[in-house]
Amino acid sequence: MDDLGYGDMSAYEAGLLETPNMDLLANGGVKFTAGYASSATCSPSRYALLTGTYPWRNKDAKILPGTAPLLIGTSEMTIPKMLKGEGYATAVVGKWHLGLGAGSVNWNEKVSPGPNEVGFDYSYIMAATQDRVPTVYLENGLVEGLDPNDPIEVNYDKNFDGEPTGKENPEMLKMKWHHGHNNSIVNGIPRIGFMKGGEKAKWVDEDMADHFLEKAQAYVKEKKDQPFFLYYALQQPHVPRTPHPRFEGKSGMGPRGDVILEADWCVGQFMETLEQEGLLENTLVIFSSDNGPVLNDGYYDDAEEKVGDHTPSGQFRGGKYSLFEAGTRVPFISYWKGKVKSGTTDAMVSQIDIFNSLAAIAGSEVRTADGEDFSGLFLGIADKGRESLILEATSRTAFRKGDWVLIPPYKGPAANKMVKIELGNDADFQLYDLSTDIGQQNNLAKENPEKLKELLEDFIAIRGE
Ligand code: NG6
Ligand code: CA
Repeated sequence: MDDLGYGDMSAYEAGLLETPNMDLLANGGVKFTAGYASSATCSPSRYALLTGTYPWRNKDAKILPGTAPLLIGTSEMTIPKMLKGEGYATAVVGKWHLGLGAGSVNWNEKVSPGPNEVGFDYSYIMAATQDRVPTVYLENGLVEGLDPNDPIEVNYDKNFDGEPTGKENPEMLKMKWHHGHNNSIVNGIPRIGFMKGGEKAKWVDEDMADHFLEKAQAYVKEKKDQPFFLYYALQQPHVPRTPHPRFEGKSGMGPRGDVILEADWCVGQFMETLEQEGLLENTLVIFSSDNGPVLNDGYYDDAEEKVGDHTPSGQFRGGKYSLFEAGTRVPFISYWKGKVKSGTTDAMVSQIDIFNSLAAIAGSEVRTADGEDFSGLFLGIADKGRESLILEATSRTAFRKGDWVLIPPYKGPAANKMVKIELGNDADFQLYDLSTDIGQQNNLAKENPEKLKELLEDFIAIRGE
């Protein structure tokens, strides 16, 4: 999932949305209460997920524009490459946001390198995010439905002559921008970046969830007789939130709530396909989110106005972009019908551990240096998690060890006023004891200099400098 918060799933008993299909996974599998995304934003988080490598080791692992080159080196080891080595067919369906091409991209030719060059046999993706151009789907590097007489041009610096923009043509908008998001207009929604041409290839936002679901289901049906790895990257509830009319108004919380219900339905449909194809008891499903939640991420879509008593961040401080817990502590579930011993665990795991854990389960000897093998935990037969973990948010890092969290001093504003999220920046060291202070309200750095020193030493030993 994209931007789903810890409190957005009813199984996590924090918020007010009902997500029965996601809950089936949580309640029938291992529900991690201390499962972390590797970063509080998407591109670094997904880079780390697929490579099993901390995002801060790659200086380019930042939120990428739609024209960014491929972030994963084609010689880097990835989960799909490792699994291919064990005979798995591999695919990605959904949000990519890991860059494409080696420099400037010509969207009218085969776009490469991309997912197919880093281990995926099959890819059906949106290039970046739903709010960034180009607003088209790519299948194995080719823009789907492209009319060669209407070529696509993309530019992130400058508009194309005569093309309308969100800034200059508010009368054309069905969704208003709040901050950023005022460049090219596609389907009445202003986007980040400028795009020209490709009219017939443009996606229909409201159909995107159904579309990706169909592709994911088709892949399962096609590959059911062989081992496969599918990275099904749902785009909800990232902005712009465009529920299919079937889900409009269903949550009472506006489009953000509605698209979470839509995603929940997708998860249910996808699981039903596994069941119908006789694969449910032969498939490990890992469910998680790329970073924490945000309400207003740049459009007026009632997310703030209609959230009511719902708490997307659960009991945690911060949200997307934040070094505080809610930036990276997300729903995290492993499910395997008839195989995983169900239960809830507070063992600490990170998405960078998925690589080594899957390797162990699939019988591969390949391991990454930053990840750990928690295959036993994922199967519900072990209970020990990480001793420590480096947290990351917009190129800043913090450190969790045991129940303690250390956030070093950072310049910059305490909060992002646009999205109304506390970022974790402070002129002083911050030290929190999560065992007594889950909401990170009491900074113990001054009171407990020994603990501060201990964490700082361990942090520097891993992080360097
Ligand atoms: C930010 C966008 C935000 C979102 C984010 C990426 C603005 C003002 N904000 O730059 O809307 O797209 O990038 O989100 O443009 S992520 O989940 O893919 O990391
Ligand atoms: Ca995200």
